[in-house]
Amino acid sequence: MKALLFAALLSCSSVFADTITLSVPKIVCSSCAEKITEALKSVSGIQKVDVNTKLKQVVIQAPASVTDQSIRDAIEKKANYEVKSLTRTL
Ligand SMILES: [Cu+2]
Repeated sequence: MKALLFAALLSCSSVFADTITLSVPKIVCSSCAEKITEALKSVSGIQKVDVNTKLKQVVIQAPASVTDQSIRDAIEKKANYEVKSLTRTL
């Protein structure tokens, strides 16, 4: 089972990324979105950032090597927006 999973991971390693969805209630406009996107771009390994101002949600594509904490820190300490929740899915 473990070997199988590892083989599967290897075979698609070039596109392999988790989807991390964050709820950030204080996002209100495109300027908020820009600040958050800029902060996240400084975290190495993050492949894609989408900020939805309507849903007040940030969706990131990043490999498992990018920790939840480094993502939270970028948004909370660099951009100064409180993260209400963080969900990671494969
Ligand atoms: Cu704003």
